[in-house]
Amino acid sequence: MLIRRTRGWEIAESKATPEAVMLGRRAMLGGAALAAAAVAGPAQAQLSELFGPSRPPNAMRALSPLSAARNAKYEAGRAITEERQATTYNNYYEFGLSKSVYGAAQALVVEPWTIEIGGMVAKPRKIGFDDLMKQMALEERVYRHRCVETWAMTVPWVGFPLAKLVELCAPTASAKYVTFTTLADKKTMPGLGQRFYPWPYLEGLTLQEATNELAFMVVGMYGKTLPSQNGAPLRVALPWKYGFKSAKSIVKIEFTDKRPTSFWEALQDEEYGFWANVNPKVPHPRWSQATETLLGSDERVPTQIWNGYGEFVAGMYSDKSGEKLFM
Ligand SMILES: Nc1nc2c(c(=O)[nH]1)N[C@H]1C(S)=C(S)[C@@H](COP(=O)(O)O)O[C@H]1N2
Ligand SMILES: [Mo]
Repeated sequence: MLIRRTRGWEIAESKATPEAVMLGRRAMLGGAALAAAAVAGPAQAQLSELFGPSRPPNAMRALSPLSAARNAKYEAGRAITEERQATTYNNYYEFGLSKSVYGAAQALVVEPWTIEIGGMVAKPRKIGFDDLMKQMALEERVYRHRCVETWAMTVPWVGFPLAKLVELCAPTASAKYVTFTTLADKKTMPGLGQRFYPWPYLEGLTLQEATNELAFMVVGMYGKTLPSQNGAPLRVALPWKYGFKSAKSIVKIEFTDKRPTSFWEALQDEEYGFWANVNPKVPHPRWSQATETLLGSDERVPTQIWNGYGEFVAGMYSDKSGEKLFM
């Protein structure tokens, strides 16, 4: 995973009106894109490949209000990140390697959206996103998010417990893991031209983790539907794990009895493992995980084990001491 120091929130164009803002040419083809192209190795895409044959649409996709009562049980213990920062500094490699992919991500087609449910389930099937929404009661949860690259944020997500979705999928008794496959659309996602990445993006959890009360299926943030760059129309939020476990723009949910190999694990298993639980005491092979920078601040604050969610999740790992739980 590259650490790029491009700061999306410093782009003035995005400051005034987050939803309706028209991105200037500087934001689209400015430093971030050129820097991403400049780090290109042999397998990497040309600038044209990164950004597709034509320029991505400039207008930010309109979002709809999506309010839900806040679940007060989950206290983030720190201030909510400014919306502008959480929605302009992203990791969404399908749209490019920089943090400023929010412009390119507007090309994501979110309607209609279908989710395939398969593998070890009573009945494999497809479900439309709208149909799924009708079956789920929404709530708001303010969660901490910690990227393995040491930046962090605090976000009011809107969604429903992942356990509810698992229940709806009805896995068979032999299923032990759930995998999330995310959209890989060459027409709209220039990052797929980076052929050394093992697309599509895939992530997995044990069923115990997926049904833990903290595991959250996200369909909105800041009281609105999810912006494309944050993983519209649905993504997961797993606040005790490094951010890469929280797959975006999910198109397939499968149940299996074999531990899946996730995207980052397939790429570099010595650096990004299956469990990826947050622990300040276990450094990444190339950097310390002891502290983090909150988006919008230059100050570094201490990182907490399990990202501060030990009371909910530590018990799940008491019998797994032989595993690399923190990478
Ligand atoms: N499909 C997909 N999902 C993804 C990623 C990605 O590149 N592609 N990046 C991951 C990483 S590394 C992080 S930190 C979070 C970032 O979520 P955010 O952009 O909403 O902050 O998404 C995760 N989910
Ligand atoms: Mo991340």
